[in-house]
Amino acid sequence: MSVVADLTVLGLLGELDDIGRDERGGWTRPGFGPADLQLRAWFVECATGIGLDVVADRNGNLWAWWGAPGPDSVVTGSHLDSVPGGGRLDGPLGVVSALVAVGRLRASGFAPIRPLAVAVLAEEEGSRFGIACLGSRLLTGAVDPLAVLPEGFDGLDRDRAGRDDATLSRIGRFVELHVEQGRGLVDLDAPVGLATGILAHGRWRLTITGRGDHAGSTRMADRTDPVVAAARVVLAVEEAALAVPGTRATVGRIEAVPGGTNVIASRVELSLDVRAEDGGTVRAVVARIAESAALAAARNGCGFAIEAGSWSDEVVFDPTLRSQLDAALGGVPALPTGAGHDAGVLAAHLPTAMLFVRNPTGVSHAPEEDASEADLNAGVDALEQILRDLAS
Ligand code: HGY
Ligand code: MN
Ligand code: MN
Repeated sequence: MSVVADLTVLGLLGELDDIGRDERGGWTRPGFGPADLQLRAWFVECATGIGLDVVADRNGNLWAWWGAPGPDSVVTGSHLDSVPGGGRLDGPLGVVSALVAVGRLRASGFAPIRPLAVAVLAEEEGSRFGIACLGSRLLTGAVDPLAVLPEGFDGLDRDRAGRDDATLSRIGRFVELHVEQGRGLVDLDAPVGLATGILAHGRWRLTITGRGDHAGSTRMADRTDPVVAAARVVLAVEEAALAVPGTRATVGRIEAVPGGTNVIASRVELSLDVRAEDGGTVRAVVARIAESAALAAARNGCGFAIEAGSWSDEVVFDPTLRSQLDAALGGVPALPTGAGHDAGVLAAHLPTAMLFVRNPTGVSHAPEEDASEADLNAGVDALEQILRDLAS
């Protein structure tokens, strides 16, 4: 593990490529799973290798400090976990770029006047327990650990997890570098940009209940088939989102229970992810979806239920911090994002900013997520400049 020797973004990313690689050519690294634990161990070794002191908080987040942790610090970082079949950059790029930028500052003899830290926030994708940004939400007290973490979960101590003011008070400002999830910087023809804000975002679970039966002996007229109802519900989701410009609604997961070829399902579970400019719009769209889904289910004699999951209000990043970073970078584009981030959770508690790196495909949460070597280097150069400016 020649982490210190090859301190470049591509070099460090290359060290992670084989961890959590899946058969579709993407990366599947659920929070606290084997791949995520391997990545976290790699992070501790790499951060220690560049002279940082790594501590873990009681919510599964890692903090690699340069200087004694203090309230006036500058913290940068992101997450290491991924969605199922995700790309190699969403999360790890922010962590790797932070390590390279801090490693370069240390090697240059730079003497920060305030503490610096590189952070790894836990289970950002919410692939494990359905709550996005779990580590930062536990840290800020936004979620109750006993409501989210299952009995016997060994990745965290449920009884010790939860709001951690001591850790939170040590974060002065937080800057997260992230691959852009969209083509805004492509259209602006710029390698990096600053985030203005994040769409409001909610997650729900839809359940359609029917009557399980035999695929061969049950006449069509006698069926209460929740899968047919689910097909109508998915179309209703698309229709409700198209009716409100800028809204995004996604059914990413559909599970027919019990799931037999020759079995009429008794139940279908669907995930629902809805995002829009503001929370009120999201809730209005979801209300419309619930209404049309209940009708669709009733049409097939099925029952319908909707259960709320995680919720994030729209985020506006700290304008003062953003303009300070913009000045440090000599003027870069500013653009919104539809993707949620830990920086969005922390924004309610302290000045936060996000630095985006151009993604030529615009694709994310899929193996095609990409960034050119030149843009990766432009990103880490910009982050190094930002850290130098904020810690001087
Ligand atoms: O879902 C999101 O927006 C983020 O990638 N967790
Ligand atoms: Mn993501
Ligand atoms: Mn991410």
